[in-house]
Amino acid sequence: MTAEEEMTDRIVDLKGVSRVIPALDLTKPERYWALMRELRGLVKIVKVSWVTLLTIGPEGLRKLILDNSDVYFLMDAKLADVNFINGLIAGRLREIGIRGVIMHGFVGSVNVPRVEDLDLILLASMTSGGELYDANFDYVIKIVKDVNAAGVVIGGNKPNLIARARAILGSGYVILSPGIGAQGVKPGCAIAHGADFEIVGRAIYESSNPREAFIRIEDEARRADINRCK
Ligand code: BMP
Repeated sequence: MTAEEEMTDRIVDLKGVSRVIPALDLTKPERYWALMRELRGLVKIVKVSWVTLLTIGPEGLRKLILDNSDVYFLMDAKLADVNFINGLIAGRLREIGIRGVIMHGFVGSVNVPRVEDLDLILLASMTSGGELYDANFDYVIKIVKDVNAAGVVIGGNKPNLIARARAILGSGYVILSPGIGAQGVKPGCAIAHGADFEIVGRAIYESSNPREAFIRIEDEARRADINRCK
């Protein structure tokens, strides 16, 4: 790998470089390597999850990361424990090679750990069933800066909340939006409202040609146009 190709440590540095984050919620171990092979050279960030960890285990995940050393691996851990335990789990994930961890924001600033060399991203609003979440939305956005988080996750189907978070956070933080494709949000529409990245699971990994699906969605995300999103 050349110096130019060397991966950044921080997700904020990938703003604008790449807009689509494939979510790898795959239940067959070999599909992780097959999908990463298909996306080679295109994908900059992937989101893995408990499904990943339960399918390939921590050693499998370590190997997947080593085999794809030019990709930023984000673990959607949705942590919601006390600070000490959140810190232990995030620290273990960092040792495996994970660069960023998603945790719940509602647990409050007191439970957000500081882990060296790791981005923490707070879930601020869910794509579904998040009424209680949205009641505390402003609180979660407010603590992002206090706890030195890298940014937030906000459902792509909540354009007003995305725009609100962007206005409060400014450009130094990342906004990641799931719900694109299989859950009904059009590619580019979360970005048109202020998100930096669109998280896409099934619309890529269930496609008969994941590479083409990624290219098409990345292209639509790049041409984000608010008029197409009404
Ligand atoms: P899909 O594109 O297949 O619907 O997958 C969406 C991904 O985003 C899943 O990994 C899911 O856990 C995640 N997600 C979501 O769908 N809504 C949320 O509010 C938060 C999420 O992390």
